[in-house]
Order: sequence, then structure tokens, then C-alpha cells
Amino acid sequence: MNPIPQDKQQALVDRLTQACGASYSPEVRRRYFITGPQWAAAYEGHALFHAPTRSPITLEKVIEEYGKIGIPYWCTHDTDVIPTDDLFTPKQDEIVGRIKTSLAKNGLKCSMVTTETFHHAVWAASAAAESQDVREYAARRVANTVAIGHELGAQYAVYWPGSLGYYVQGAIDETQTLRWFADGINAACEADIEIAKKHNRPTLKHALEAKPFEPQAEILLPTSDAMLAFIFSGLLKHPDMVGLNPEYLHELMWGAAPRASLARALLCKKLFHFDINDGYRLKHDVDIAVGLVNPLDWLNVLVLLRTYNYNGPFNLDYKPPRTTSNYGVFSVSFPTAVDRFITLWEMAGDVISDPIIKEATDALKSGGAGADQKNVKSIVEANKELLSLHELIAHRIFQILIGAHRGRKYSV
Ligand code: GCO
Ligand code: MN
Ligand code: MN
Repeated sequence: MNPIPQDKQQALVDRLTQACGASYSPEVRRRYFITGPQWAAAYEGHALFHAPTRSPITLEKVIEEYGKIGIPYWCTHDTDVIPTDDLFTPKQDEIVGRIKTSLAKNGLKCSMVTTETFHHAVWAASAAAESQDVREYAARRVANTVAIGHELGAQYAVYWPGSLGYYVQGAIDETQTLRWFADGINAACEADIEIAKKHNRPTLKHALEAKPFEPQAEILLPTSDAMLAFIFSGLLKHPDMVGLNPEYLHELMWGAAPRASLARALLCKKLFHFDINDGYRLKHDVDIAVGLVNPLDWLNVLVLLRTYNYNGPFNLDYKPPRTTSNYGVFSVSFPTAVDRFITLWEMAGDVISDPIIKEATDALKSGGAGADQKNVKSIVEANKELLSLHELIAHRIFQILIGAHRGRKYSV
């Protein structure tokens, strides 16, 4: 094998990406409510045990490349684009101005803004820390993010309270910390009501995001279900403004069926926003791109969301692997993630309209004939043969996933 010269490597990656085929045009991609985070494209490959493998890129570059791919919406943490020390200063306005120009130039819209409350030293004891100074600063920060959101035309604000928890038990009172956290969300909603009035815009949808394991050792709101309980706890002044931003992998991480988590959020009318990615159960937050680990599960998730007309954003919250280059982030990572999502979304439509699945599902709902309701044995007998349809439906969904429903099989 001949080593590949460095100046020929991008061309090779491009040729093989092209050879994969089955990609969608930017126009087609723009029909979906797909959002691209600043932090995902700008992720440099660093982690606790990992040095960066990619070089820094500007917000202008991210927005421009998303535009070329056909990702119609962009979202950001406040400090992804505005250094912490520049917040609340004229530099902030200057940067927000640059974002506006860049979005307009590349035909993108800002969908969502989120406050970084996990990275900076000020959040060492979380945004709901004992210190009133920290909590007041947190309230100013979320209000500032809401203001930036309105300025940029966003519809959503997301909160990932990753540092709401502890390493050692006993030092904090969980009930008190959760009350303080509620004060922060209340401050964001109250600020939103005022700012929205000034801008003559609807208020934002405020979406809480749970992650079970990191970065604290113990997390106070580890799952979407915990957050539902929090929303309905009576601590929030505007519970109608607050919902969820579940992340596929965060539900999978603790061992849940993400589809069932989403179903519970849908039932409560709290599925506002959805972070899409992939990974493994009971591992750390590997943030792999959608469909690369669990495509069958993903197909089923999208069947649920299509069935119940979810119309919020699908946010590409994943981390391009450290082995992908700066060039690869936009030539391979993002376009292929978007295309897998679109394919799975359209396949979910195939599942919903599949005549075999439809007939089997209807038959199951009709139930078997002739049961004597007072006789348990008779109820079992009446439904016994029908129930084999459960497994047949699962097989049919697999067939749709791999194209076997269109006659794909191997000649052996
Ligand atoms: C993660 C989290 C974050 C949040 C983001 C939004 O995987 O670490 O999901 O990426 O989505 O902080 O607030
Ligand atoms: Mn996320
Ligand atoms: Mn994650």
C-alpha cells in the first residue's frame, strides 16, 4: 500500500464521501427543523484525558459552513461566542451584531440560546450555589441570554444544569438547592416576559435538559422525568413556559428507552426541543452522531415523534470524533449526520404507512374474538395467535431499516 500524500487526503475523503451517494441537497435539508450548535462544530476534540485535535474556528466559519451544508438554524451558548469577561459590555453587542450579519449573509436563523452554567470557575458550586452573589450573577446571566435570544430572533432557551449536584454528600441540602435553581428559572421567565413585550415577540420556550452522570458525581435532576416532576412541583412561577429538551443519549445513558422517555414528555405536553445524537448505555456522554450506534432504536423514536406530530427542533448536539479533521467536520461529519437523520425521518413515514404494520397493529387493537370475559384462560386463548404479530412488526421495522421491504435480499 502506498502512503497517501498529505495534499491528496482531503480529495480522497471527498471522493469516497461522494461515492457513498444518497446525500440530500442543501435545499432538501433546509426543509427540516434541524439546528446546528456552535459548540458542536467548534469542538476541538478535548476532554479530561484528551488534548485538542482540531484548531479553533470562528462563529462566522461555523455559520458559513452550516449554510453551505443546508443546516437552516444555528444555536449557541452565550460564552461559545462571547468570552465571559465581555458579557454585559459593549463587546457583547458588537459580537451579537457580527452574529446577525453572519446569519443574514448565509441564510440561517438563530433557533436557540443557552447559558453556560457549568464551565467557568464561578459555577464551581453550581448556578444555585449557597452564595447569594453567585445566584444573583446566575439570574443576570440567564436574563442576558434571553435578551440575546430575542435580539437574534430565537424561539427557545435551553438550560443544562450539569453542575447542579455534588461530589461529596451532606454539604448541600438538595431541597434548598432545587428551590434556588427554580429561582433562576423564574428569573429567566420573568425577564423573558418583559423583554418579549418590548420586542413585541412571543416569549421563548424554556427547555430543561437532563444528563444523568456528568459532570457532578451526583446530579439533582438526572433525568427528563425528574425534570417533569420539578416543572410540576409548584416551585416555578410560569410552569407553562417551561418544558424539556431531552437528549437522546442522556436518556439512554441511565438505561432508559429514549422512546419511552420522549413518550412521557409528549403526554405532559413538555417536549419542546430535542437534542439528537447516539451512544451507549451506562457509559459517559460520548455524544456520537445520530444513527451511528442505534439506527433501529432511532427509527422507532422518529416513528413516535411523527405519530404525535412533534414539530420542535432537532438539534445536532454531538461531538465530531477526535479523528475527524477540521476539514472533515464540515465535509463528512455534519452532512452525513443530517442525511442519516433525514433518511430515518422519511423511513419513519414508511413505517407509519406500511400496510403490513398497519394491518397487524389494527388486528392487535381489535383483539381476538370469542373470549369469555369471566374466564382468564379463555381470554388468553382468544388472543394467543394474534400476539405473534408483536415480533412480526419488529421484523418488519428491521426490514424497512435495511430496505428489505423493497426486495433487498442476498442471493445465497
Ligand atoms: C452535553 C450537553 C450539552 C447541552 C448544552 C446545552 O452533552 O454535554 O447536552 O451539550 O446540550 O450545554 O445547554
Ligand atoms: Mn445536549
Ligand atoms: Mn450529551
